Amino acid sequence: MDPGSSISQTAKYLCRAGYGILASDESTATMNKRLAKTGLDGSLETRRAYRELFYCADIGKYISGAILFKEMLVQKDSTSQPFTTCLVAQGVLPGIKADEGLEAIASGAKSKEETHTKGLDSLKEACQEYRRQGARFAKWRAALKISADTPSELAISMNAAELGKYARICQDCGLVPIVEPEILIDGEHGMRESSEAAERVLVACFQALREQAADLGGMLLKPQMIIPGSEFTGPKPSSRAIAEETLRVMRKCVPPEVPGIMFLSGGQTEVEATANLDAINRLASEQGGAPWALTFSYGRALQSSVLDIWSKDRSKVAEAQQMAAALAAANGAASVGQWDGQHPSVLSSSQSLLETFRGW
Ligand code: 5MM
Repeated sequence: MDPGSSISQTAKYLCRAGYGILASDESTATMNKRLAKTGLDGSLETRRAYRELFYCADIGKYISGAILFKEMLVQKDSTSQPFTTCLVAQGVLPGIKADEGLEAIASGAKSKEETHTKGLDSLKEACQEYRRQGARFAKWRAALKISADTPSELAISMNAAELGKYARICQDCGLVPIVEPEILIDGEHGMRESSEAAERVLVACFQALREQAADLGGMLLKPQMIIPGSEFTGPKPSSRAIAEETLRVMRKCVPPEVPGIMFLSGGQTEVEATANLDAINRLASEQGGAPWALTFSYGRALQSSVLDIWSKDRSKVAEAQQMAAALAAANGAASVGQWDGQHPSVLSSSQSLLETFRGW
């Protein structure tokens, strides 16, 4: 399929059947923390070599786009070929993390717990430059937290307004915006609190996108699935129950013009992220289909087993790359409800990929 040149064609290309996005846009600090956990050093060369595992692996049959952190948009593989060239050669569109990270909301009683996202001031110039460097889409992550008194109206409205402005600027610069209002997994909340927070956040985001006259057909949404918090002590919901609640909320809040919902993995295990995506697509098809593609934009759930293999033995490049392709394949199948239940993960099935409140 030709990715086309308009933002709506590009958005449709990114979420076409059987494909999803590799979120490999960890900022330097986050990436170094993940490398350090496995005993690897946080040098530019280690980060570059780690990225090469993915960008030069055989992922183009299942991955339509890769989100890069800005330092990688200009990096090269070990044969001096730019990463953007390796990606495009296998049909993977380069994207860019356009936000500048999170910071505390400056005023209000919850200022220590809630955040908004930095980067709007310089966004237009940055997006023009990213487009020149080959990016075709961008991502902006807001993070909201569930607790007894959060997410607050202030945090919801501030983050929604920023996402709306970001989306419009991206589109004006020829980039497809991925709008990511992540509700963090951290906390004791159950499914009901997760649904309620998601509904409030999504309604506010689409209102803000409309206020900015953003083109809903030329954007993608990146939400979390409706799952209980990581400290929830009640019974664990089945994938079917997660699918039912996730689809109910998405049908209520996401306009049909949006071409794709690209779920984040959000601290689920690699297996859960695949099983739940598969259940969502099976249920959607039982219900007669959905107006949008329901696929993935996973970070940890596409990377953790790869890092595990490579960090234990850096000579195992081929094995790590086979794992990158296998994780992509499992999720590609799940994105059309055809996962066969076999998972390539080398991590224990109970090993959550949670990182405690990664907020800021
Ligand atoms: C891949 O990580 C992205 C950037 O994170 P930092 O700003 O913390 O460095 C992040 O936006 C990611 O794309 C989303 O959180 C989804 O990742 P998961 O691992 O939850 O699928």
